[in-house]
Amino acid sequence: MKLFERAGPLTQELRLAPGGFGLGQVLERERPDATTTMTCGYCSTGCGLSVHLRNGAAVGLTPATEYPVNLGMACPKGWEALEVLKAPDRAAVPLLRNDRGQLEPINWPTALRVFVARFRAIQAEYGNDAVAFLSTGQIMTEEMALLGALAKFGMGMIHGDGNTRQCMATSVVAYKQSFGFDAPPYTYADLEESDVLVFVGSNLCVAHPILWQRVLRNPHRPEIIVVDPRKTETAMQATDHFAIRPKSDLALFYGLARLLIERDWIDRDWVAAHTNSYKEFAAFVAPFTIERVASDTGIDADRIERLAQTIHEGRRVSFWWTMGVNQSYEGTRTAQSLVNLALLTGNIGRPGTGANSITGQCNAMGSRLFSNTTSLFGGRDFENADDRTEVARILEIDERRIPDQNSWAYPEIISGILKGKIKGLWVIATNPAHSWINQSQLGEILDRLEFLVVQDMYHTTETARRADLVLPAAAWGEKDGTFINSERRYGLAKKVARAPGVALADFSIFKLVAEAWGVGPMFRRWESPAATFQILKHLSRGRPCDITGIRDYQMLDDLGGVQWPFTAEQERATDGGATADPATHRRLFADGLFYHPDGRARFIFENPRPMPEPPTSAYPLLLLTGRGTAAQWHTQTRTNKSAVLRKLSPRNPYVELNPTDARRLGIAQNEPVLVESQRGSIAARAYVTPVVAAGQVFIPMHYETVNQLTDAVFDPYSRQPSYKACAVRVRRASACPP
Ligand SMILES: Nc1nc2c(c(=O)[nH]1)N[C@H]1C(S)=C(S)[C@@H](COP(=O)(O)OP(=O)(O)OC[C@H]3O[C@@H](n4cnc5c(=O)[nH]c(N)nc54)[C@H](O)[C@@H]3O)O[C@H]1N2
Ligand SMILES: Nc1nc2c(c(=O)[nH]1)N[C@H]1C(S)=C(S)[C@@H](COP(=O)(O)OP(=O)(O)OC[C@H]3O[C@@H](n4cnc5c(=O)[nH]c(N)nc54)[C@H](O)[C@@H]3O)O[C@H]1N2
Ligand code: SF4
Ligand SMILES: [Mo]
Repeated sequence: MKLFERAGPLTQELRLAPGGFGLGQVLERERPDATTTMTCGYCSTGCGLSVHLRNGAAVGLTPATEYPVNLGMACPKGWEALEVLKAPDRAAVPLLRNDRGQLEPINWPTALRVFVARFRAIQAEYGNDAVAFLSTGQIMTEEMALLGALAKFGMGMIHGDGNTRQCMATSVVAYKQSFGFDAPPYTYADLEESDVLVFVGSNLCVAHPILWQRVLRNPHRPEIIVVDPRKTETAMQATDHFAIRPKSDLALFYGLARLLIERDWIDRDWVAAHTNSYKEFAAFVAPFTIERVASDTGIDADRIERLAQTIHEGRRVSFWWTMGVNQSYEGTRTAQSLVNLALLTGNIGRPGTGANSITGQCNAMGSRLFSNTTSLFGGRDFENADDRTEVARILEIDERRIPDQNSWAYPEIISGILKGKIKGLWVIATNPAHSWINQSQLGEILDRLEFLVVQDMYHTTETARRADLVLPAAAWGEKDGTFINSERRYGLAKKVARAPGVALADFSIFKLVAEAWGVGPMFRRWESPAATFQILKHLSRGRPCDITGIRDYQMLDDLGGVQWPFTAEQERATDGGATADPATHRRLFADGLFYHPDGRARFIFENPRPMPEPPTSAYPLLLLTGRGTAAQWHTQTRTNKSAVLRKLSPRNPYVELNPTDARRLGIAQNEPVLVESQRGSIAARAYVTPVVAAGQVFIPMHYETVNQLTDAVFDPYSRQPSYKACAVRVRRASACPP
């Protein structure tokens, strides 16, 4: 079979990827045996990894000692990052489902012809909005931007969302409403500069191990407070652990606000100068008496008082949260209840302070600014005519190509498929057939699609196995571009290895699709990732995320990444960044000015709501889900390809069960059990441990079956799935009829 057919402009694009030279290889050509530093492609910490090259190819890596994020450290995933590129199930050629229902290799020109013909036919029959895309926080910023522009301005789609909905949507909405822009305010140095750190629903030791190392470098003997129903690895190392009842966070933080206000432990001047709606907030929290909060959270009243006192006595208090907050039916208000505490006590804008959402995926922050999904490029609004005009001018496109309505969020796209409104779906770098909530429904829903395209680095993912067309993608290490980490730092990833077969960088695939769709000329300026980065700079100008001061990739390389904002004026003032300390100097809100038109932050609050599916007599246990080990990444398509990482984590699904519950149920350590919810039943081994409280169980999200159990419930503002609370029962497998 001829994989590369001569096909006019396509061949030029094809040269872009497998054989072409990337940044790492260019460097190597100039300096044989070079080492080049690049950002890790797993988590949002964004560690720098030094990749060692021989003859234009990576031969190994070590954590970068000079990079301001990780200071010479990396977790096992980072160390093993090159290994997982070599797996035999890499998607190396396009695959098309044939008449017998099997995926069969085809060449790129055929793949592109089928892609265009099928999606165009669906659009002709049902309308442009009958085709949608689901993308990701795990490809380069330049790739996300090109996809967002191509799908919406080129192909006429209206609906497109990403796996960041599963993850960060709550923080996005919380920040937008409270601060006026989606802007995590901190730098990692704050982890070392706080004297009180409060971690809420965040298992840093497992999920962000290098950030935990930064905490350990804190010289101020800090109080480390962990609020998590489980006694996690992080809780075990904390100075104090509040094992609250799941989803009682709102009550706790409103109760703390009440105590701080009542004792006049707040920064009245700062609140008066920089916030709105304080009076209403103070009145709102009045009923959250300590007795009520103690009864809602299961935490003793005197411990709650002591916590308020610790926050009061801290000179530099920082509040950090992750999925225990975001993945909840009331996640947005919970995140804002932490923002409110930082505002009340004036703990924002100074070193060691902040209301700090820790991101998840390597480039979730890139997708928040530039994926063109639910917000228009640069955190703009599709429904705002001025925003559309500005973007059209910068991109030199006809303004009418920009949709004047917002995209459906991920759950609406899924229900759109169910209702027959969405008939074609393009899935890029995400694995919803494992990770989306309530899989007992999702399988049937995906079956309703007339055409499913999956673009992935492996052809064996749960979602790729269902696809009609698989497009083989190059991975981290096989392409160039930027990621934005949790502290808003742009970091560079580089091509240091060849992609297998005819797999192409996502960027090149999008360029080919543009040509095949007939909108190639619209993307002439988007010639390469580096050229696209210049377009992103224009899109950022004058926005809170302004990066007009970052000259080019070389500057990112020289400085060890650069945090946004970095304006042209800042660039001049710091002599091209040379006199700035890249590790610390871009903390937000030092001037107390927020992004709302009046410059003030807002207190936002709402009464807690009942848990949608509380335990009952039939399903008496509450299921929590989340990360299992530092060696497992999400749906494990990557991490299960490394022998080292496989050794560091349990192969098969297990359920953490408290010893009291195990005794009551007659379940022994490591015994096979069934875990059942109203939606499904899965097999697991019992891991009897006091880490999980009585009445609760925990299953890591890394096992394919876990979302058979979860309940499709969402936060009303962010539309983020509530992955961390549904009712289940656990039984001995041997006691169940076959
Ligand atoms: N090793 C590894 N690291 C990762 C990832 C990975 O898959 N593997 N994924 C990355 C991504 S995308 C993300 S989003 C982050 C996630 O990072 P984390 O959010 O830290 O990880 P989770 O385990 O999902 O959830 C954190 C904690 O929330 C707790 N929790 C559950 N319900 C509640 C509640 O009601 N209140 C409170 N206060 N806590 C609750 C759980 O017990 C759990 O310990 O990790 C990133 N890092
Ligand atoms: N029950 C439960 N479910 C959860 C969670 C939970 O806590 N509990 N957490 C949720 C969260 S926070 C998240 S972020 C999601 C993650 O859910 P997913 O995004 O579905 O998980 P990943 O395994 O990261 O999937 C990424 C896919 O992209 C592919 N890939 C990697 N690099 C590239 C690339 O460069 N190009 C292309 N084209 N493909 C690539 C990988 O092979 C993989 O198939 O899961 C969510 N699901
Ligand atoms: S902590 Fe995150 S960014 Fe750092 S090496 Fe591990 S996975 Fe990569
Ligand atoms: Mo995530």
